[in-house]
Amino acid sequence: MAHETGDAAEGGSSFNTSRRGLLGGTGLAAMGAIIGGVMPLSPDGGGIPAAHAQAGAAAAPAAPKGPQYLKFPGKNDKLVVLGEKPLVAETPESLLDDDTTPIDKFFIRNNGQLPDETKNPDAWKITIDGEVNNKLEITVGELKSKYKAVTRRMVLECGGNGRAAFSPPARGNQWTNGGAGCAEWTGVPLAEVLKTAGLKKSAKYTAHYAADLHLSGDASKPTISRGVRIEKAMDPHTMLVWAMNGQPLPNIHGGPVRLIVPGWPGSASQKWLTKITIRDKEHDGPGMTEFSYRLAIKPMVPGDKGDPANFRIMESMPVRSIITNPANGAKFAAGTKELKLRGASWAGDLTVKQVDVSTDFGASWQRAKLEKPKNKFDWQRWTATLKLPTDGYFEIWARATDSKGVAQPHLAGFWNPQGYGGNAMHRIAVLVG
Ligand SMILES: Nc1nc2c(c(=O)[nH]1)N[C@H]1C(S)=C(S)[C@@H](COP(=O)(O)O)O[C@H]1N2
Ligand SMILES: [Mo]
Repeated sequence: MAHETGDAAEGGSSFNTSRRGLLGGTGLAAMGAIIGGVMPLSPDGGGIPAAHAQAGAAAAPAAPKGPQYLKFPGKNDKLVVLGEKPLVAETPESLLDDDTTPIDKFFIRNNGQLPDETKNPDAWKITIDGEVNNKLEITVGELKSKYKAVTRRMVLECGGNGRAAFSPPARGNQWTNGGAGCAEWTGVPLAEVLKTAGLKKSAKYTAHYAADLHLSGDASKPTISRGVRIEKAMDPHTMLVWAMNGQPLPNIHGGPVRLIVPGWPGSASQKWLTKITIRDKEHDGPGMTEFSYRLAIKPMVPGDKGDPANFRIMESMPVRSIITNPANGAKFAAGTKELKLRGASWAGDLTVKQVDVSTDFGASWQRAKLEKPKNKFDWQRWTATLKLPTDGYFEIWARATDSKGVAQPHLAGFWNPQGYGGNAMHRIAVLVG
């Protein structure tokens, strides 16, 4: 079932929908006029009172730029560009209202240059080498004909999702919550192919390589080359995929073939995959070392430089929920007494046990109705009906709790230089009357 899409679907008009926001675009004066001077939400999704965010922005010398919307063939024009070189675009939470994220709404994350689309997808070759008994060269055509294809709906989430909530700001693309999507992926479990190659006892880690050119144009440098522990590579949900939502995998999402390593940072899900080298130790390619996709072992002082020796590789992503309807900034008619909410939640390698929503900044919570995942690593949709005591300005907060009982915090905590693990609760502002 696909929900209606677009912003503020049930809410009618919108009083302020710019992302990060709400500080961008049309300018503060116009916004103030619309909503009577109240500034909903701080720009970073953090805990700074709205009025403070407004004062800070007003004092800034240059007016902040509004969101830049993506113009890309086959892509929804409401995706927000976070970077152009390389091309990175996120999906506003309200665009993630479909049970299965359509391709046009799926976020984009590149680290290098986009390769040209291949003319003959089935001839694309993948090499499996390293700590294997038989080095393998296999084409996409052979993958399709020699193995049993499986389709699973699974979340792909950028390791930096939620980064915009860190204070002080962390380095990297300033994702709000839209560096994630949940698509139907068709392909074969990587484990099947690794079994054909035959893992040696020494096999500990994978190293992924691809066809996209480094941003500098230097062909000798891999753009990004990450890997995972062999146990994760052998999990039947880790797949080599060639189709997305029943369509041939689009070039922008790594077609003709990519990895999907669900539950772990999206960077492990190599697009335009050409080679997997099995290693006898942790991989050390670009994206594996120093602060990349790593979390502090001993919590560090926010803003400090950090010591790489105090960092470990991030594996499972943390629990997160998003409100997908209404959209942030939705406006409702005076006298509206009930709000119907919809959302999604997921929790890396775990499942979501419960989702709660609040209209009073977390002073009290109401349990949402939570759906089961279709299969492991699928997201879990949720709904809730909220009673509103009066007209006025409300912030709605959503908080998911994972199957181990760990809930989302109010703020992005455990600061680290590149801003991983930020899973502050999502909140939206609505205006009634
Ligand atoms: N070859 C290659 N694979 C890659 C990347 C890349 O830059 N090059 N980016 C990674 C990152 S950081 C993420 S979050 C996902 C994003 O996948 P998408 O663009 O299909 O959403 O792809 C991963 N795979
Ligand atoms: Mo990513």
